[in-house]
Amino acid sequence: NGRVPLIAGNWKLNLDHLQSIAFVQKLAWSLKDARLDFNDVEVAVFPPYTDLRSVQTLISADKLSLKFGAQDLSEHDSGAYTGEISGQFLRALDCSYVIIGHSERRTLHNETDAVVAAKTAAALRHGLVPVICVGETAEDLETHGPSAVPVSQLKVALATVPQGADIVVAYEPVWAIGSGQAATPEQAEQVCAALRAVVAEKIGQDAADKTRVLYGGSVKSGNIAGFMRQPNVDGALVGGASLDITEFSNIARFQ
Ligand code: G2H
Repeated sequence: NGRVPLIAGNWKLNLDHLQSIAFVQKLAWSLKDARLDFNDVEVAVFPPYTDLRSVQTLISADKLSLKFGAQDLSEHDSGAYTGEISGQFLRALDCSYVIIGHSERRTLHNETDAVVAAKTAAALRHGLVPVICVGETAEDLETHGPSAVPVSQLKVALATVPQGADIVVAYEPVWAIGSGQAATPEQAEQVCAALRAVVAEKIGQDAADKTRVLYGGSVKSGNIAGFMRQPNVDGALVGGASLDITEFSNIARFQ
């Protein structure tokens, strides 16, 4: 299908500052040892904001093929928004990506679909590729079935996105996040296919053909291969297992 898979490591608030810099270096060595071909897979890390500068410095000094991004951004570009970080700051640090609407932001920081839409627009204004996260709770799944909630979340997020925009979508069922209980590859495929159809409807078939739709939620080396065999799953957003170099580099090799 021509889409280069993306394996994204969402560190959340886990590694401490010193660990995170050493981690990127060791990860690069490990991927090199494993002879990972970056034409076949893109690998990105998402450290906390304050480590983005160090990660950028390391990656550019050593000419590493790793990509990186932030875990969130402000919907605003500038102004009286104490504590916020806008897209222009992330772009200035060479971030390629920014995660938007992770379920932890939605539940712990009350991010609504409208906020996710505003943040998606903000990312695109600044040349960042938004990794738009959607997913249903166990209760949603029971009440509405597998695709309804993620589909409606994505429709709102893409409402004002221009045709053909460069985006990534991540399907992260809330019941699978950090729970050790991942979706089955078939479940992931069903929802990822429905999400790709939303991308086609909202921003065009060309965009849908090139958009990477990721699965996230308790991904590890033991289950990545099953997800990667699905035609509509183009990679993974990995939390817990992205904190272990061997594990994450195995995931990047789909094994
Ligand atoms: C889902 C995922 C990463 P984990 O949040 O975004 O985390 O792999 O720990 O379930």
